[in-house]
Amino acid sequence: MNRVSGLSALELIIAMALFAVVAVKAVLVMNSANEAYGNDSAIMSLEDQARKTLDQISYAVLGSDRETIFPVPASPIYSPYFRYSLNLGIDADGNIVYDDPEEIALSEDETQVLWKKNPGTPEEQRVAWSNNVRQFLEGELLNAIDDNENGVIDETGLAFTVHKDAVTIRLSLERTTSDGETITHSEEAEITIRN
Ligand SMILES: [Ca+2]
Ligand SMILES: [Ca+2]
Repeated sequence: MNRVSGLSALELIIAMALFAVVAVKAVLVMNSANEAYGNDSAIMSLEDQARKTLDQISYAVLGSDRETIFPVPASPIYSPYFRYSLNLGIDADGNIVYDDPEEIALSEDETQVLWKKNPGTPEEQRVAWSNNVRQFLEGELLNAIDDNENGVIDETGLAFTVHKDAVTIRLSLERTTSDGETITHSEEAEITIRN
């Protein structure tokens, strides 16, 4: 009787131990699934943010007047900002009417894309279009070499180049996820100015 109950107790302990192992495994599987989901959603949201920001910049560049854009850097030189005015049409005397100057630039700490109206004046308005801007474009290092082989040297996470009537916009976003992984996403567009 004692032997039987002793065995039963042992069986119970083994059963509990097995259950504990299975339960721990189940928790581990759930945790890694959550982490994978967390990383996937962080990557998707960064991609989404990069695309939306590139679209906003592209529309602004598309509407800009060729005569007003500044600066006009050609590869391998780039600009981290783009200043322009929208062409509103022609007045009664036949002169082109421009809207107030606008600028797309990095914030002072170089982590945000800012849109500004009347930049550098007391009337300046600014809107942040994106956070998480990478210090340099993906694959680029500060070393006077074109590391990522895109024809531009040491370009920042937001970089503009101009060739004739085409403006190339490059953007890299980067952030660290909750589990410490660094994720990066880059977008590029070439916009031909119509004016
Ligand atoms: Ca480069
Ligand atoms: Ca470099």
